[in-house]
Amino acid sequence: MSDEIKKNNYSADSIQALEGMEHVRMRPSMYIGDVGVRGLHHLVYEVVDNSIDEAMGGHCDTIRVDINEDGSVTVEDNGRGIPVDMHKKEGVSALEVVMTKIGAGGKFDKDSYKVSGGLHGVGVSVVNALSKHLRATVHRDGKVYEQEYERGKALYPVKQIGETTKRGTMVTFYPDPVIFTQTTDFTYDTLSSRMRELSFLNKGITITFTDKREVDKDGNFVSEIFHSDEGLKEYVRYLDANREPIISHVISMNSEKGEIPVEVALIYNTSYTENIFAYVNNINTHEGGTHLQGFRTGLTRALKKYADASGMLDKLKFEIAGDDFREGLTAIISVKVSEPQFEGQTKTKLGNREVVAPVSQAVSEMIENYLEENPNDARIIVQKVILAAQARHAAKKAREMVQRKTVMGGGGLPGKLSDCSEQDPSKCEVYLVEGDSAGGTAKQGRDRAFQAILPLRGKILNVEKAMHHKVFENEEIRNIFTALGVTIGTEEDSKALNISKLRYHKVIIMCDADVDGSHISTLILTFFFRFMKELIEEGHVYIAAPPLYLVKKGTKKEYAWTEDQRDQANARMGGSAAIQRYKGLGEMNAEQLWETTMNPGFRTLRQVNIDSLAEADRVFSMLMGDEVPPRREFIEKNAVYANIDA
Ligand code: 0RA
Repeated sequence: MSDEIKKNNYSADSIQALEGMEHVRMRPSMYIGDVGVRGLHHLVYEVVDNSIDEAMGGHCDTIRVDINEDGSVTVEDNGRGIPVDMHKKEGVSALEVVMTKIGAGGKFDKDSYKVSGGLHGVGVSVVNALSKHLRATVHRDGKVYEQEYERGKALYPVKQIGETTKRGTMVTFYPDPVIFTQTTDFTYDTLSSRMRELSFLNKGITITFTDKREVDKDGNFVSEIFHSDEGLKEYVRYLDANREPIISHVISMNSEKGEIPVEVALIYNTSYTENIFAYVNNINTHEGGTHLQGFRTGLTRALKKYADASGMLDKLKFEIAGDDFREGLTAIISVKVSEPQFEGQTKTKLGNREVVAPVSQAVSEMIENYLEENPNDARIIVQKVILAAQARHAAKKAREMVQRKTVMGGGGLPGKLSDCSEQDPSKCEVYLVEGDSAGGTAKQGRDRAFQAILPLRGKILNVEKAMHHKVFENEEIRNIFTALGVTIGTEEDSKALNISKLRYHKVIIMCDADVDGSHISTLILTFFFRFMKELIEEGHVYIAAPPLYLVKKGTKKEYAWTEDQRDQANARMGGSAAIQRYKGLGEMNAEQLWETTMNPGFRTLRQVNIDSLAEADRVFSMLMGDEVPPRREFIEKNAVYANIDA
């Protein structure tokens, strides 16, 4: 080690602390992922996680989360309160250490089981560093203490400001607009989904969530109370509310094998989709990992053993594959790991090998018990597995046809695709356009150098209701696969997606701005969500936003996307402009379509991103499933893309 480095290591802790906070402000993405919408919401999760920890330790049962009138957020719990006594080493109050020192989070409570913590497990000091103002209030030992900070620096030493009979910690913070340049506005639905998820994952806690920025027609704030007594069992029922179960109970268990707490709940439904949500320390691990591997192994082992013994497979001419055991399965796995290793592109893949065995053992025991006690359900599940295996064989044939076209066909692009001339996929975009006539207009209006057009006929197949082989036999869907250069399915995994040869980095859905159009975009999105999720996850999917109005007077013309814009444009023209309401893309000519919706210099594209996978799944199953009443209610109440933050 060089002298220079030694000297640096020797520098005073307080200076390091300051440097730590400055480092957070200099490189915020290293701590919270990004400084966009996602990172902003991460601040709230980080603060709430601390209170969840306190609750998991058995010290509190209620957490209040408010978006305040002024846009700040308050998180309050009824826990022990962060200690305020003098921290011997630092020479300041423990509260100040927790709030201003990076990585100080759990230091005082080594023995407590600290497993929560945000995706990056960074602690509340990071939130403090990234807030233009933060106030921490502690109720403890009959007294109220307070300290405030600006961009992570304490404004004064912790002071006593009163007396109390309560206990707990309250933090109010204002995200710093210097850091969050895109927006500092919290989205109700995003926070609400996360609070609901947390309440299912941590049963017994009550989380109240209130948005004080607006009142409803009765003068009340929008507010929700989340509380789950049954945890994951209830979560599964919630996710499958719009699907039809085929067995009589949610199968669930709760164990602490090998010191790794494992909780699992699952049910089978009539659908053909596999929906498994795996959590580690309350974090949704979309990329899966060892806990998911353990789950799959345990499930397959127990079901296979039962099916073999039952004799129901005797007449089957082919092997059952892993996938077949998971068709129509909705499951949640939640494990707590004290030193999680996160891997993968988005650091949401659990790497700890020691997790596999305890999960697989616990899961196969759970399934074996259930099958033994519920022989009727056992037969129903095995029948479903056999059907899935048969359908997989049919799907394989259909899929191979798609692949032959894609891989070997050379010039085998769909006839309806008007391709662009550019060869570099990162510069290319493809518009998926509703209907042949709008497709024609788009083809005339586009810049053919980098924009391709694929018209889709009418309503594309509802993949939520179709068996897989029907999906691969569908012409529109095959056209999408071949046009995009995406293939699906390998020998080992029938759903493995290969997007390495993706021909366009922007895939833009362009539909009419009406109810039918939004239905069609939902169908297309559902297809992407179920069959090309990585495309969404990697940010390749967009929705075009055609204008709703043309406001025109003499030679002046303006387009409007909202009624407000329309009225303002009209006002600018003296209030007597002619207003045309576009009922569909078809009413625009090629030039208008280009200048409003396709010209990269002017258009606004909404990037589709998956906020919470579980919530997105529920919304899709509701919008696309059989149960009509909830769907109608939802569409009447919300925009179509509520939880797909498009
Ligand atoms: C360390 C020690 C103790 C409490 C906490 C941390 C604590 C932190 C947070 C963050 C949000 N809410 C919280 N509640 C408690 C207390 C140790 C003791 O009293 O013995």
